[in-house]
Amino acid sequence: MTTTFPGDFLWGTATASYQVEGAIREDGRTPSIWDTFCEHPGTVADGSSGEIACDQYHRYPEDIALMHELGVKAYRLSIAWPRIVPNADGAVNQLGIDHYRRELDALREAGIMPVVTLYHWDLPQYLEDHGGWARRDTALRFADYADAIASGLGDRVGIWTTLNEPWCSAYLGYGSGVHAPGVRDYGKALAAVHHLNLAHGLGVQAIRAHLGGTAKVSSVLNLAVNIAQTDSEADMAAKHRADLIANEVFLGPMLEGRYDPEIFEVTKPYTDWSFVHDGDEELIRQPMQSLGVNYYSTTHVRYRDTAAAVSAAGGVAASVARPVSPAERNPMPAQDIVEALPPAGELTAMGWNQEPQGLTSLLTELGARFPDLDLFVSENGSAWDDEVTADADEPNGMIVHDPRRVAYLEAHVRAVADAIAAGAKVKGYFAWSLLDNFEWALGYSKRFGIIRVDYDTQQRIWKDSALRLRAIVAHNAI
Ligand code: IFM
Repeated sequence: MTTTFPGDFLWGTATASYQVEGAIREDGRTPSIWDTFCEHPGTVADGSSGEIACDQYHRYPEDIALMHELGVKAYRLSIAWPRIVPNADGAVNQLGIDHYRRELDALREAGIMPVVTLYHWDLPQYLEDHGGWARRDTALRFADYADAIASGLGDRVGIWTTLNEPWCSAYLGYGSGVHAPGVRDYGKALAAVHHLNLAHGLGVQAIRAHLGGTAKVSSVLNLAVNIAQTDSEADMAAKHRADLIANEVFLGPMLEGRYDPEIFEVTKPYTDWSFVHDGDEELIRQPMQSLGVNYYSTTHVRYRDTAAAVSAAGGVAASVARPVSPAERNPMPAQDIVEALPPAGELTAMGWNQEPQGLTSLLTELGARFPDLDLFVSENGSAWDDEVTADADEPNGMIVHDPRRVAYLEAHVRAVADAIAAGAKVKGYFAWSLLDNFEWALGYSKRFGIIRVDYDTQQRIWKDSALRLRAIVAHNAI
């Protein structure tokens, strides 16, 4: 059966600065927390870093040409904060602004709308040296940075997103420590949650101060789809707890202007939340037209008797440099009543399950709860151990046949269509990722690209999944 998408549906691909750019010392850029983290032995599986990555800093014209060939209408990219405000004195680096001006102009000339994320995890190291996201001042510095971007690049951006997956920045960065800056302190992780929320609110204000109320502003959340094993009261309580810590800590303040008081209650052993100042919750809730949702898989949960529970924190803290399985995606001891079940079915190379129906439910539930909000799938994709096949008819004489990524793509695009049919206002879909890239603590060992990168030569090699996406976009249908 063919399903056609709405005429204005935004098909795109996504990447992030540290994962693709390289050029970490060029044009005045200073180190981010990821540069520092990668230098520590054992933090990244293959000992690599984003030093060169896909060299997109220099090769963006080639990558834009690829996107043009793909036919996508939008590119979701992020700006590297340490390129724009490289030092603690707060001075704006014009070379950084100029670089992104050129890239955004090239995108627009190719008919591709830039969807710009301000923060996709590359915090300037000088801010981490003063406490990073665990400190309120970082949110204020984010507002200055957003101000610099809005004034320097404002007229070139189609949609703004403030943060990418603050869940990862807070809980993986400051709780389990498997991401930069590698801190293991749950009180700090919760402080980071709040300061990221605050940064979002201040960032939206800064963008609107320059561009007015019509600027399209959003944020990107990786909302967990927690599925209770049974509908027993205990299992439902476990699901509720997991939702609270993973999702409600962001949805509540950003979209409803308040933290659910139960969050304060269940996290009492780790913090008293005194970092939430009067007026913060209202400030965090700024008008947004849309919300970006990153979706990969689900987590099935059941109630765990806390008396017998092993702290989830210990398990995660020991799990540096390997795939974070769904069972470990709840790295808060406050979730000790939650037992995540082992993922079932054919797992991707990340060890994640495949459950496209979870995307449909997530989008329809969000649509029902926030009916005024446009939704877009800001990331979706899968990693597989690809192989290259020689093929004289293909560009570069090579192609990757990746049937499992094609099947994943098709199933999830259908899941989006199902959500739209059920009434959700889903306005776009961004494939993660345009290119294979630096997959954080897993380095280059996991390939999410619909286009392969040969890291020795920087050649881009088409995969069948890119061809499939091209056909879907061309027909605006699956
Ligand atoms: O590569 C990441 C991306 O940076 C954020 N979302 C999940 C992707 C796959 O792990």
